[in-house]
Amino acid sequence: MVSVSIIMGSDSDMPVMSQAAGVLEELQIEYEMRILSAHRQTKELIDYLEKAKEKGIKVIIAGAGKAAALPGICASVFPLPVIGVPMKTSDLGGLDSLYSIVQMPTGVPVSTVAINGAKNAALLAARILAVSDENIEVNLTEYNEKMVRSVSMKDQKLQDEGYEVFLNDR
Ligand code: RP5
Repeated sequence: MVSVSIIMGSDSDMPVMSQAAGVLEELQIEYEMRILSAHRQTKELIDYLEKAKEKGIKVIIAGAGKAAALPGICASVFPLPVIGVPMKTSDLGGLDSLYSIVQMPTGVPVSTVAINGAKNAALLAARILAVSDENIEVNLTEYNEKMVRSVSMKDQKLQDEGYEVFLNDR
């Protein structure tokens, strides 16, 4: 059953938001992905959000850039957790998106990750779902063990071969 919705404000957000999809696939969490702009498609977005919970969606990951209203609108309509992903932007470097998403008024929380932090958004969504789903908790543990092993292997290579070889091999 689909439990996570990944929404983005524009197809230009896809290269970043697809990274969230990749992590959810690795953790075997079903998701759906939508392009729904808060400013350009307000009515369609609200219609979607009003039906999301009854469809089984438990967490929304919302990515947007510039005057990034999408995650806030999601949190004002959808009653369960919303995670905001601020897009890096060409003019203001993503601070515009970050400030737009993180500065929510009291009563309408959006959990905001780093600029372009779509992978962490997916991992946070997984941790939220893991509270009531043991399979996801197991998959998250394996994911973390893999990450630890990967750093250890890099450190071992550094110890064995030195930083110059290490840099050349990158
Ligand atoms: C936001 O405006 C989108 O989330 C996107 O990051 C930004 C720019 O959109 P495009 O002009 O690339 O469609 O709504």
